[in-house]
Order: sequence, then C-alpha cells, then structure tokens
Amino acid sequence: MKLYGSSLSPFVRKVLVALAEKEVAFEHVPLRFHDPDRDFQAASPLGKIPALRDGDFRLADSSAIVHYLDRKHPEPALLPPDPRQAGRAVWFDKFADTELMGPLLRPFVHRILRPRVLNLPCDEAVVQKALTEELPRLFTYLEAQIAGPYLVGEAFCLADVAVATGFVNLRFAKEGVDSGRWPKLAGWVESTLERPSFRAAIAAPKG
Ligand SMILES: N[C@@H](CCC(=O)N[C@@H](CS)C(=O)NCC(=O)O)C(=O)O
Repeated sequence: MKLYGSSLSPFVRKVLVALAEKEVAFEHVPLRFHDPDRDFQAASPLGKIPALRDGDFRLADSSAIVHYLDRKHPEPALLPPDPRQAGRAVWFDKFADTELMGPLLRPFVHRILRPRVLNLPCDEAVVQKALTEELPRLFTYLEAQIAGPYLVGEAFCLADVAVATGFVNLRFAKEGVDSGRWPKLAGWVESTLERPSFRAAIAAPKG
C-alpha cells in the first residue's frame, strides 16, 4: 500500500494516524499537491493530497481513504459501530473539513507555507482575523462538545483524528488554544496529539 502526500498536510496526517492506529504497513511517498508523478496523478484526479494506491485500487480524499481503511482493516474501528456515534463521527469529520480547517490553517499557510514554499508574502492581518474572529466561535462550539477524553463516545475515532489534525499546523505556526478560555478543548488537543499514532504522523517525512 502506498500513501502519497507530505505529512505537513493535515489531511495526509489524518490518513497517517489511521494507518498507525490500525498498524497497517505502507510505503509513504511524501510529495506535494499537483506533483507530476503519474501514479499519484492516477490516484488523485484533482491533484490534491492525500491519495492512496492499494494494488490496482486507487483512491483520493482523506475521508474516503479512512472509510476504505476502516472496512479493510476493521480493528480498531475508526467509525463507531453505534449508529448515532457513527453519524456524529461523520459530522465532526465534515465539520473539520468544511468549517474548521480553513481558519485553523491560516496562520500556517501565511506564516510558513506562503513565504517558505510558495514564494508568496504572509498577510498577518488575515492571520489575526482567523485568530480573533473566525476561530473563537468554532472553539467555543468544540468546547461545549467535549465531555470526556474523546469527542464521540468512549473510544478514539475518526472525529478525534479529523478535528485534531489541523491543530498540529496551528502549533507549527506558533499558535495554540487559550486554555483559560477553552480549557476542555486545550486539554483534548494536547492529549490527542500525544497519542503514539499522532506523534508518528507528525514526525513522518514532509518531502
Ligand atoms: N477534502 C480533501 C482535502 C485535500 C486537500 O485540500 N489537500 C490540500 C493539501 S492540505 C491540497 O492538496 N491542495 C491543493 C489544491 O487544493 O489544489 C481531503 O480530505 O483529502
């Protein structure tokens, strides 16, 4: 099995965590999005990372890949068996992808990716807007959702992976969750990112 994509990407990291949790052997190809590699292009129709190749099967999109892996390697389950919990896990995955990730990544994109990789300037005003206007209401929502060590039910699942992964990029940009204002969220982020699977994913090749 081959996973394409730099571990700097929160979406690639999501798959790296899933593979580590399930202890699946794989080869990591840490290329950037839109890399011309033919095999990668065949697996990722839009040129986005991550993409997966498993024998003659190819798949793009972190959520699709995690669902595939969960069926192929069911233990430990990342989609909870309980219908309500499964629904909530998919909700948090979607929330992370469509609502949270944009503003959560802005400090990383502007302070690190644009100046160091894309040869573009950092717009600190955009970063400050994310930190002071866009993220607080999302953090307040998450704070209200946390009642234990995991976002959904009694076990680590897709919801934890999908929401926590972007906080790694926030850390790369030297920002974090204010533990005075959002204590449960700050604690949950810290303990989730300490899991061996997250530590391995954070240390994985960046390309
Ligand atoms: N929903 C997709 C998002 C993937 C994505 O946007 N990846 C970024 C890197 S973090 C990318 O490849 N961007 C290039 C582009 O949007 O053209 C997933 O979960 O895999």
